[in-house]
Amino acid sequence: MTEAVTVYLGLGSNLGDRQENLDRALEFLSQRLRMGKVSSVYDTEPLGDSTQPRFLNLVCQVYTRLEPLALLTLIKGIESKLGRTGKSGAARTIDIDILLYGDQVIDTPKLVIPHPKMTERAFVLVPLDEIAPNLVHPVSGKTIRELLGEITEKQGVLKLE
Ligand code: PH2
Ligand code: MG
Ligand code: MG
Repeated sequence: MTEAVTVYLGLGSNLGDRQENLDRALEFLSQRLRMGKVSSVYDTEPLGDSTQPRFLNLVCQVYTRLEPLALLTLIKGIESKLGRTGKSGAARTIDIDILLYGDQVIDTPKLVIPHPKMTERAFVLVPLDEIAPNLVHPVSGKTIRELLGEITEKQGVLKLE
């Protein structure tokens, strides 16, 4: 039997009860995956489209034997159970992104891993640094701590106490 792979997921919500959406997403994930560390929740400025409401973001570590595309299918199912609509770029009840899948590098039309924007996003790197500062990003060869150090702007990421 193949070994479980350590995967990092990024969760974000900026529509409806954001904390409830994150909690429910974690609950659905835990029904199908072995959960590892979960970061604190961060209230974050929307990146890309500044007219959008603020997000709550967190990252979590999971262990799974699912192949990347099967994991993506599971995630899409959870997103739709939580009322995510098809409109890309719109405010969303929940967005679950595969950030890292072990040290695999995948570049296909359906899935790109590592997540191509993770190295420039404080709302990903700040929570990831909390749970895995020494993790090495397989494309840049840099640790999460190093990547976070390269971000000059704070990008409005506030830890919720
Ligand atoms: N997700 C995006 C675009 N912009 N900004 C924040 N703060 N948090 C997100 O999760 C986020 C975003 C696309 O998925
Ligand atoms: Mg996303
Ligand atoms: Mg997504």
